[in-house]
Amino acid sequence: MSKHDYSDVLSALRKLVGDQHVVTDPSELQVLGCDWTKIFTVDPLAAVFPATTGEVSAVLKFCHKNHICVVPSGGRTGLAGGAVAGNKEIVLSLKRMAKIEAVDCVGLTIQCEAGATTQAVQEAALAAGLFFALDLAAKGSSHIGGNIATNAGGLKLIRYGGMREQVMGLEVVLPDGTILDMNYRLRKNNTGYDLKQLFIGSEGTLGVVTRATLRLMPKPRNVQVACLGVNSFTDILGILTRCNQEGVAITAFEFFTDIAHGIVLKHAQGARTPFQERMPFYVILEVEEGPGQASGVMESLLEKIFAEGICVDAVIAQNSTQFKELWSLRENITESLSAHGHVRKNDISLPIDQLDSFIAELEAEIVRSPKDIEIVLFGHIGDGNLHINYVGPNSSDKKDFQLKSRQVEERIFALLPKYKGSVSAEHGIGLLKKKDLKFSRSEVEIKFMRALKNMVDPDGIMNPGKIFE
Ligand code: 2HG
Ligand code: ZN
Repeated sequence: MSKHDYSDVLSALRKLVGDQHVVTDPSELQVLGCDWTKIFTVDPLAAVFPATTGEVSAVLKFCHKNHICVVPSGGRTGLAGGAVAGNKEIVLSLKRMAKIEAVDCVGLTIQCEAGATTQAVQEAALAAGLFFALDLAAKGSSHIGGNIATNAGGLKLIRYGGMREQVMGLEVVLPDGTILDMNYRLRKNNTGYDLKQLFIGSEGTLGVVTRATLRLMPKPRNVQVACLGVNSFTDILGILTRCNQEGVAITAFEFFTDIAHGIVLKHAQGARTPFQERMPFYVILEVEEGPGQASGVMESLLEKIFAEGICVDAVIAQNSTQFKELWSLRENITESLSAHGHVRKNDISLPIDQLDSFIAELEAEIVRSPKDIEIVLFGHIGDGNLHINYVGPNSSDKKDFQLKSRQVEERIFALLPKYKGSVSAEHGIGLLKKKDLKFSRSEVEIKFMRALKNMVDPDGIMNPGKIFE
């Protein structure tokens, strides 16, 4: 497209959504065309902010007709480059579509536009005396539409499932502008293919989610949290096994290493360790005292865990301030890592019973890795989801760090197929892991995915270059 064509495109878009809702300022575009990865070229043509599904449809119809590529954008908290626009695409932001439209306290649903933040949905549910279960460290910024596009996992998946499990109905605009209304509020609906599932986790490559109906539930009763200090990874799995066998409702089972803990203590404001002595691993264990259960579920569970000798020390939050403090030790890891140095992220998953053998192999790789790269482990261990973060000093060359950490990462990914593990448990493939898809998906599966993409978006205008070329 020539400069002249660009200006025609921009004036057409301005007519569709209003002058003030098309942004072309280069410095604003650097932010609007980027997610949290910050390692890819960012170069969108413009960002548009439609206010209704009709406007989204009109923008897509225009882009489809004129072969202009579109990158859907939510809260831009993604970690795989799924919302990066690097090639004169139109960024289509749902920020102005953030209404919470209805809360249904008898059918336990909430309907919202896709630009609503995770936190806004959580708060609307709480205001109605109910509970929205998806919880992420990025809840203040992440949009429901982005959570759906990436099938976000988060901190409570072990108990309530991920985003997929929360979605009851969806409204989506297809690449040619067709509005596909699948926004049913039915618990049961066996009438052929469940089409909405195709869009959940499709990373914006098949269409733009504009509205959703999500599942709510009664508020959990008396949730308790503890931080446990543990000597070995094997003991962490021992603790998880004990929790499973005690019939306790675990609402979160997270872990981090002492290296991760040290980085949080250094960079997160007000962070302090709850223990007298540091230990190699820590678990954040959250449980719900269910109806009919005597109080003190956490205490009696910990007694059993101590009796087995699989936990060295534990602190139970005694009030809401301590509750937040213990959780912040886990929730502040991502931001603290960014403050610490250059970071390469990943979010693999394995069958939980294979984690022990995998960690043994991983430790051997860590020993072999370059000494100026710190390997920081944490994650949703109760879901088999491990975050391996490679961290290099800010003083080192960023490109050199990316190259060296990638070499370690490739060796670690190559271990996954024999465990039938995944290169992405929750962040998605985006631009970051396209080359790695082959470690987790067979050729037949990839061929099937491509056929689907070609059917829905034959001109390839929707989020081009994400998941695969
Ligand atoms: C989390 O679990 C997020 O906090 C981010 O998925 C993980 O920073 C990361 O690698
Ligand atoms: Zn995570």
